[in-house]
Amino acid sequence: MSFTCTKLLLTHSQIWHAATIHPFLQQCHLGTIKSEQFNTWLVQDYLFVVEFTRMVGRVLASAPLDHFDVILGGLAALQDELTWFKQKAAQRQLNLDTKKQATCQEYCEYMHSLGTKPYPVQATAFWAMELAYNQGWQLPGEMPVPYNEFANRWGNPGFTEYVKILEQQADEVLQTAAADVQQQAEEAFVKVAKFEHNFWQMAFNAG
Ligand code: HMH
Repeated sequence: MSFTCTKLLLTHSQIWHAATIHPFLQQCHLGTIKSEQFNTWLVQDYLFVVEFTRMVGRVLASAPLDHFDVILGGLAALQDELTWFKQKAAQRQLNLDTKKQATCQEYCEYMHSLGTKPYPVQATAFWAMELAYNQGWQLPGEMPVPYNEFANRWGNPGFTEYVKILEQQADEVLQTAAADVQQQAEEAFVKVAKFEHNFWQMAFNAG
């Protein structure tokens, strides 16, 4: 089997499971998540998305021209997403001028460090980050109000299609990448999965 995103998911299925199936999301589905837990996630994820947007800007700067359309579409969606996060925080009277928790800070530092990695590594990490939310928010099943709006942001068919194209773009460059670059992409995938798990746990612990 050639080196693909599918292979990474199969090789690291256990850690991917932990990244995408978590009591935080299960309790959103059940409607039992505490507001302190949810609000912690909301504020920290806003702070994450600010740095994620910068990361996607660096991915664009490293990408081949024929990958621009998809990445630019992602950046446009992030413009909307940052506005949306601010609205959601305002509705809940949350202060976004908050310190990053250690897990969020470490994840943001890692995203920054990806900027010096070869493009196939960046493309793999970018895809994994988007897939984590695309799967994570959908796997528990239908979410009640108000969590359905959050689940739909990352679970809607358009976002699912976007993540599939990110996978195709990553696969394309992974095929011809040197073995050591493939190795770095695999390490990035595992690192992202661990950070995703830790991020849910960080919010869950706020209860
Ligand atoms: C922690 N990972 C985290 N937050 C997000 N908003 C995304 C990924 C986007 O997919």
